[in-house]
Amino acid sequence: QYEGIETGSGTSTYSGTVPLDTTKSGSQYQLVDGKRGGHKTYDLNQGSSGTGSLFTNSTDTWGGGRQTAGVDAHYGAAVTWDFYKNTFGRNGIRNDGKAAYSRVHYGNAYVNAFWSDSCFCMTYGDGQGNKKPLTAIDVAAHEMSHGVTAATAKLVYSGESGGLNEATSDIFGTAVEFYANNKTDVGDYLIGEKIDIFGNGKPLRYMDKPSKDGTSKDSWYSGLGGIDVHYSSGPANHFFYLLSEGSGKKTINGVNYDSPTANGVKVTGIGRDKATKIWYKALTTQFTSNTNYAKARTGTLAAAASLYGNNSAEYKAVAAAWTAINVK
Ligand code: ASN
Ligand code: ZN
Ligand code: CA
Repeated sequence: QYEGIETGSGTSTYSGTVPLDTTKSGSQYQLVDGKRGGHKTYDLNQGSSGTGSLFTNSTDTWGGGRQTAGVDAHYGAAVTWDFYKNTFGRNGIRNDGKAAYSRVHYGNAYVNAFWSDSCFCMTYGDGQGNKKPLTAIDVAAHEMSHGVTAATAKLVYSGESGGLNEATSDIFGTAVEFYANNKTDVGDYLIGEKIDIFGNGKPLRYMDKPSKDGTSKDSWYSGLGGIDVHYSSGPANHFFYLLSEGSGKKTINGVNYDSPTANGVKVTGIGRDKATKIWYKALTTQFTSNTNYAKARTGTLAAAASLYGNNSAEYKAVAAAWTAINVK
């Protein structure tokens, strides 16, 4: 079907020079990934509907001008696909081997990116002054992971389930960023640290201490379901950081973290790989559309019990990490 599968490379905005799986059609190369369900990357050319035009090139070396953001998006979709495949055996967003597609250069100076289940596609704006496309690895993986949530737990995008939906995308966005092992866009527990969304070099979100953004919450409280889902995600992001790395101070890949806890609890981390597996198992076997924080606690405990046993250190760490964000 995808005859003419090729391996090219591209110069990206945020990830240096990256490998790209492409397709050759006649004398032209296309951003069509024949190894991952035929994922295509399109240039919307500042439009806001349809698919615009498929990226094509006369050689298999990509980047420069309008192509550069397309390189990030195509690469981000590939590493996210590989992460789900190689970590969980998941074959695409819906586990059916079929690819979504990506659209870059949406609108004019549009400072957002989004997943849409109706087009089954990821869309990226070009950022302030059309200078900072929202195509970094963690953002691409965040958006693609909204597709996975929509295909599995279907967490409703409001109230506490909405916060858990957002946190799921931040958790896997971060896991993919580490998985990519990219020398230029290195793994961290920050969200959107590359896209300079505020124009001051600060990240969009912080998983070790979500309140560092000025609005997100570090711990659960009874009004959490009333705030925007990008802030009610904070406690679950914090849970994931604590479960992975533990409480207190730590430096990873040159970034300093200092993760506080509620209820006087100290948490010993079990490592990101195990924390990621527990979250994925909970998402795909325990969580439902109306899962709230209390049910996320019991769901992840059930996942940890089935993966590691209900007397395991992993199970106890999950319990401690929830208590540490005030979900008891
Ligand atoms: N980039 C945002 C997100 O994925 C778009 C939105 O608010 N839904 O959460
Ligand atoms: Zn999101
Ligand atoms: Ca990041």
